[in-house]
Amino acid sequence: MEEKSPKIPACVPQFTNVPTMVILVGLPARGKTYISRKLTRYLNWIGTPTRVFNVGEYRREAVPNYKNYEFFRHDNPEGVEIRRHCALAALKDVRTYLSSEEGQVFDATNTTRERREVILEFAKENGYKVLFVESICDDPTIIEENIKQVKLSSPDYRGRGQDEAVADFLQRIECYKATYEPLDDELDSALSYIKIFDVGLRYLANRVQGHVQSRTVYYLMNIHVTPRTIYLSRHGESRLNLRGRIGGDSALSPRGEQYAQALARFIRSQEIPELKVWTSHMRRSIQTAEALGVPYEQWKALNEIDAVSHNPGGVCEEMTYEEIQERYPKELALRDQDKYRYRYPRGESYEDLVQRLEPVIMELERQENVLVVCHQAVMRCLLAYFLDKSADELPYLKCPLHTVLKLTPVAYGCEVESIFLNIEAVNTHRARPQNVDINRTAADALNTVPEHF
Ligand code: BKS
Ligand code: F6P
Repeated sequence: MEEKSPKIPACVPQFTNVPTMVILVGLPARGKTYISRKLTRYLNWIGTPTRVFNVGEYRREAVPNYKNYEFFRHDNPEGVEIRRHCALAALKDVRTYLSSEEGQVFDATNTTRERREVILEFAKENGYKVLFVESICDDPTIIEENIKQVKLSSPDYRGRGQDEAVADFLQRIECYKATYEPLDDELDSALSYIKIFDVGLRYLANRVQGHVQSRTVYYLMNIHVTPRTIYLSRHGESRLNLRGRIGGDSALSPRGEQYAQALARFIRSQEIPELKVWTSHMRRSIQTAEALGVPYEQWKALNEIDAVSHNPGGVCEEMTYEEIQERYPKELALRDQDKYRYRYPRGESYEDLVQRLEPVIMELERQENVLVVCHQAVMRCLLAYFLDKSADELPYLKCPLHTVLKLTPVAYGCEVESIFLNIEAVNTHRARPQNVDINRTAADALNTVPEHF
C-alpha cells in the first residue's frame, strides 16, 4: 500500500471552496499594492474575509535603516537572503491567518519563477488555490507618477530630497529587472493567472478557477485610475422623516425641498465635467434630483432598506423606533444585537443591502464623476466600501440629512469631505445601544421577571 504524505490530506484537492492566495507579480511601482488593497477592500465588503500580506513591510521591519538601491541588487547575497527570509515569514503568517479565517490572501513583487515555485509548493502543501495577478506597465510617465504618489512617503526615504529618492527608486526597479521573469504563455500555462497590461488597457486571463477568482478578475477589469470625484447624498428631508417614521415612500418636507435647491446650487458651484446623477426609484430621491435640472438615472438597487414586516398587527415600515420598541421589542433587540445581519421579517438586512448594491459599486468603479442621491442605510453601505469600514461599524456610520460627502481617490484610499448645506433637518441617526441584552428585553416583552432575579 502506498503511504500518503501526512502533510497533504488526500481529500483537500476535492473541495471547491478552498481559500485562494492572490499573488501579485511585477516590477516595483506597477500598482501592486494599489491592486492588493483595493481588491481586499472589495472582497471584504462583499463578505469574503481577505487580508493583505505585504512583504515590503516585513523587509522594512528587518532593515529599518535603508541606505540605497544596492540592497536590492541581485548579486548582493545578504540582501537576497533577507528578502527570501521575509517572503517565507509572510507565508508562515498567511498559513496562520488562513487556518483561523476562511479567506483569501495577497502578496508582493514575486518577479522570479523560483519565488513563485516556493509559493506554489507552499499552497499545494496547505491545500490553497493560487491566482497570480501580474501588472505590466512600461510607460515612464505612469511609473513616475506612481513613485511620486506612493513611494516618496515611504519610511525608506524619510528625510531625503525628492530627486534623490526618485533616482534611487528607479535604480531599485533596475535591480529587479535583472532577474524579472514575467509569467510565460507556455511555461506557466498550467497556472491560474491574469496579466494586466498598461493600467488595464489589455488583459490576459488564464485558467481562472472558481467563484472568488472570477469575481477578482471581473473586478480588476472594471477599475481605473483616472482622477474623479464621487458625491454621496441622501434625499432631502421627507415628510415621514419629519414624523420620525422609517421607510415608506413620502414626498419631501418643505425643508427637504430647500435642500434640493441648495444641492443644485452646490453641484453647480463645483463645476464638474460630465457629472452623472443617480437616484433610487423612491419619490424623495427623485424629487431631490429633479431640482438639479439635469438628466438622471434611476436605480431600483438604490432603494432604501426594506423594513417591511408582516408580523401580526403591523409593518415596521412607516413606524417610529418607539412604536417598534413597543410592538416588537424582541425584533428591535435582535436588531440592536447584530444590526448588520438582522433581517426585518420578510424585509432586508444590511447584509442583503450590500449584495443588492454590488452592481452599483461595480458601475461606480467604471464611471468617473457621479452624484448618488440615496438613503441612510444605502449611503452607509456605499460609504463603507469606499472607506473600508467593517460590517460591525457599517450600520452606525453617520450619514446625516442635508450633508454631501465628497469622495476623492488618493494614493491607496479615499479622501472624504463632509459638507453640510446649512438647511436644518431632523436627526435620523439611532446610536448603537449600550448593553444589549436579548433575554432581558424578550422577558420584558412577555412581562415576566428573568429567572436570575
Ligand atoms: C498610485 N497604479 O499599472 Cl487594473 C499611482 N502605477 C498609480 N502602473 C498606481 C497606484 C498608486 C495603479 C495601477 C498602476 C499604477 C503604475 C500601474 C493599476 C494597475 C492595474 C489596474 C489598475 C491600476
Ligand atoms: O429613518 C430614515 C431611514 O432611511 C429609514 O427609511 C430606514 O429604515 C432607516 O433610515 C435606516 O436606518 P437604520 O438602519 O439606522 O434604522
